[in-house]
Amino acid sequence: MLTIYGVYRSRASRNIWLANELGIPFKQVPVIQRYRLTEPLPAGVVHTKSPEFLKVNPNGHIPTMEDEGVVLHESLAINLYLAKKHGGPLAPKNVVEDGEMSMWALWSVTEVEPHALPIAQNGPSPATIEALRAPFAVLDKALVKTGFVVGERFTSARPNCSRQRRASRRGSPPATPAPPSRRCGSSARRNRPSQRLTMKGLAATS
Ligand SMILES: N[C@@H](CCC(=O)N[C@@H](CS)C(=O)NCC(=O)O)C(=O)O
Repeated sequence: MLTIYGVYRSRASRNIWLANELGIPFKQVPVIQRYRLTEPLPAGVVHTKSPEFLKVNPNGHIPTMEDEGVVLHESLAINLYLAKKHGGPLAPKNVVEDGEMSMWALWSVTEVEPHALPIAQNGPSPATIEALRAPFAVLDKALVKTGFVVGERFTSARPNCSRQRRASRRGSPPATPAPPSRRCGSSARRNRPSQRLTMKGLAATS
């Protein structure tokens, strides 16, 4: 069975969301970020720098997944792998969509994350909010065409873009650029049963 290492309040939520979308059974091992714990560490809690977890992911980060002997790190790569392995509408249907899904995953990491992360960690600043306007304008332009990131349907590209916007909007909704298309915005996300499941887990464990 698929095992996802990581707590909901982390990039593991992307993978939990996708696994729920795919309808595949999985086990979640709630490895927590070391920096969220204070001394003395609670007994029995496995964190990102615990020796037993470092054996699974020597980078000391969540998420990681284990699937029939395959071990992968990096939340976006995990989602691309799971979508392709299980197929169906979430997966790329051809090499063009495959390229587009890879593009949006890398876009998340290179164009958005460097600005979204400081906002998630320290709150918004005028400079970081300003820096996000350009990449979000690119995403919004893509969404306006069909309402979807790739293809004319919900795909694995959606969870791979999602956390970025959520992190960057935290604490500063009025100042953060809003998407012109509500269809792929937070309301569409909340309306997906699998995402509601993920959010329920998040609320229960945060
Ligand atoms: N690029 C990686 C980033 C992994 C990462 O930084 N994860 C954070 C949680 S969202 C973490 O494990 N932090 C704990 C630590 O640094 O000890 C991914 O997308 O999976």
